[in-house]
Amino acid sequence: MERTFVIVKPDGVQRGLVGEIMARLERRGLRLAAAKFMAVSQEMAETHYSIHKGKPFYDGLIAYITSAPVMAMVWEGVNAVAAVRQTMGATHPTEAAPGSVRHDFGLEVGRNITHASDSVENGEKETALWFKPEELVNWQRDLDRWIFE
Ligand code: IDP
Ligand code: MG
Repeated sequence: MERTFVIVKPDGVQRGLVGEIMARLERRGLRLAAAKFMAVSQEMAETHYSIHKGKPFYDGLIAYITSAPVMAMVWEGVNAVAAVRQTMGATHPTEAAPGSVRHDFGLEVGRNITHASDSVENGEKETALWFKPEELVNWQRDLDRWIFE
């Protein structure tokens, strides 16, 4: 089953949106595989966002993601990567589709509430960075046959 890595970023946690965001993913039919409420170390932040190193917003991004705890999660399902990116919406909240998390709760790209992996390969890489293998739960949900064809 395809897996994707998701973060409710510090602004989402501070604003009390963890439950709302998890509820949207559950309701969509995605299945939770791992979750961890945690502080983000400087080292973790720099590894996770290494592709953005050197960009003008990089220092602000590292400060943002380490500024308060986050909820780190792995969600799985058919087309999980694309489905979660769609539920979160475009990077810039003012370009995010109505009904998406970033549209419904955000105004600025530097406070856009969530992270979600942008490819299956990055989903696997990011899951391995943030979670130990034994933290991933393999389980069957009784509803699965009504959601996955
Ligand atoms: P994504 O989170 O939608 O995948 P990326 O382009 O990978 O977007 O950028 C990572 C994160 O960096 C964004 O979610 C956002 O928090 C931040 N970011 C991206 N572009 C800007 C910018 O122009 N100004 C400030 N922050 C930005
Ligand atoms: Mg990205």
